[in-house]
Amino acid sequence: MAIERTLAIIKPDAVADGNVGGIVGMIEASGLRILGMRMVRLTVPQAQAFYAIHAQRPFFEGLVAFMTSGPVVVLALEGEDAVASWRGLMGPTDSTKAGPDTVRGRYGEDVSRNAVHGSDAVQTAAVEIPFFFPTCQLI
Ligand code: IDP
Ligand code: MG
Repeated sequence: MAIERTLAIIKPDAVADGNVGGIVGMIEASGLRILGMRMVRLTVPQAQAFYAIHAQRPFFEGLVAFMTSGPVVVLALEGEDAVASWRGLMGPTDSTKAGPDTVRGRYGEDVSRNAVHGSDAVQTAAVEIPFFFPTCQLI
């Protein structure tokens, strides 16, 4: 077990549906500490850059359109095994397969409109957190 940091994004579907408070509440109840949090509207180039690893996937264009369709809330989180802990709380990518105690099970719709993002590894988080939070802004 180690103290890690991870990036969470509350996606446009969840923001539009008024689920920011519910999701932030689940994060806090889980024991993860919020280091930084703000609302942003991604541009198309920013969303393409953030999801560059998926550039060749058939869903890439739809993913970029979705992620730029409205404001998102970005959070830098810290805690014991924060990467796996947040991924566990999120639930699987496909919301229809996510359990009722997960964020995606509670607030997601399907495999694309799935309410939240989470870094998939410590090394990924180390790139994704500075994408939104300059290190000097974090507590
Ligand atoms: P993750 O968000 O659980 O890490 P990834 O495979 O990294 O899942 O995919 C990134 C995002 O791309 C997903 O959260 C979802 O919004 C979208 N996505 C992934 N797979 C599909 C798909 O098969 N169809 C449509 N959208 C998808
Ligand atoms: Mg991913």
